[in-house]
Amino acid sequence: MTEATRAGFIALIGEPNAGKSTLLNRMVGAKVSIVTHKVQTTRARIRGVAMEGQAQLVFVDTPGLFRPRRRLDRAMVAAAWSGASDADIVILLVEAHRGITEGVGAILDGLAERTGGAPVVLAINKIDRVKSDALLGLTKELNDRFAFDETFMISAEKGHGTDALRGWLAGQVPEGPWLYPEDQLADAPMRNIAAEITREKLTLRLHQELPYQMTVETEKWEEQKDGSARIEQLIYVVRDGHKGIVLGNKGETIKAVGKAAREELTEFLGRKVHLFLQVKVRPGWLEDSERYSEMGLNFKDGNE
Ligand SMILES: Nc1nc2c(ncn2[C@@H]2O[C@H](COP(=O)(O)OP(=O)(O)OP(=O)(O)O)[C@@H](O)[C@H]2O)c(=O)[nH]1
Ligand SMILES: [Mg+2]
Repeated sequence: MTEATRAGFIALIGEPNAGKSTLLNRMVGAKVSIVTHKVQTTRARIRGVAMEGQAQLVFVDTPGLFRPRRRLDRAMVAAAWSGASDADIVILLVEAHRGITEGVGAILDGLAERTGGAPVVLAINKIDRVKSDALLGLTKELNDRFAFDETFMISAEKGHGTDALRGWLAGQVPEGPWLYPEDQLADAPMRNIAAEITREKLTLRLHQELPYQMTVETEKWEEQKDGSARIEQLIYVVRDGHKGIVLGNKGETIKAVGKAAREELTEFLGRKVHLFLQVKVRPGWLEDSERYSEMGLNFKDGNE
């Protein structure tokens, strides 16, 4: 007899920078969600699909959970919690070397109410950064605060413990038909993934508040006769001064960003890419509902 198919949604939640997107990519085996060393990298929910035997695991990457102050923050945090409430299983990522921060405490307080009864798994991440004897105490402390269904100790970056986690999840998701074709890796329009790749390269190069005040959209995507793709993207910033920073001296910043983004896109698509970047100053984009729907966020979720 063949084994029944299984499928389910698994939401990854945690503080900004906990390693949620890194774990999603590790589980999927491909980079579908962007990763940087800065907080608030992921802005909307992104789904990545992984197969484990007869089980299809649909991982939902979410923005980090933190105390929101601005409209974009509020919309991001709402998207993260709604990812958790829609899931079959929720994984809370906590950074091993930071432990129970104030932010983790706030998440623990809201967890029972907002996960709608789904099993909640604790994943202590970045274990490569601590001595293993520190982990037992942290595991106990966290489990005293919340009745987790299971605890895993992982390094999403190095791949420690992640196979065990994936195997366990495969046995937990409900029986049922697969939700996506077996070979699909991500559930996001290609144009959005392409915009995210450019945003990642910009975020890695720019400092301070600028990445937060910038968004990238794919304006045009043309298939060329020779099989290549011609992609035009707009980078929105809020000030003239920011435009100058994004362009860099003699355009060197945007040139380097364009090169890095083009290389990653070429690899992702497996064909040649022509990428054109343009910077546009739009002082009000953080209050512009269209920008939120382009990002996959709900503008009204940002209302105070
Ligand atoms: N040492 C170590 N670093 C890690 C590990 N997992 C992730 N990181 C790093 O942590 C940083 C944040 O990773 P992300 O995956 O972008 O974190 P995130 O939780 O998605 O962050 P937001 O999208 O901002 O909420 C990056 O610099 C990663 O390389 C790990 O297991 N060990
Ligand atoms: Mg992320």
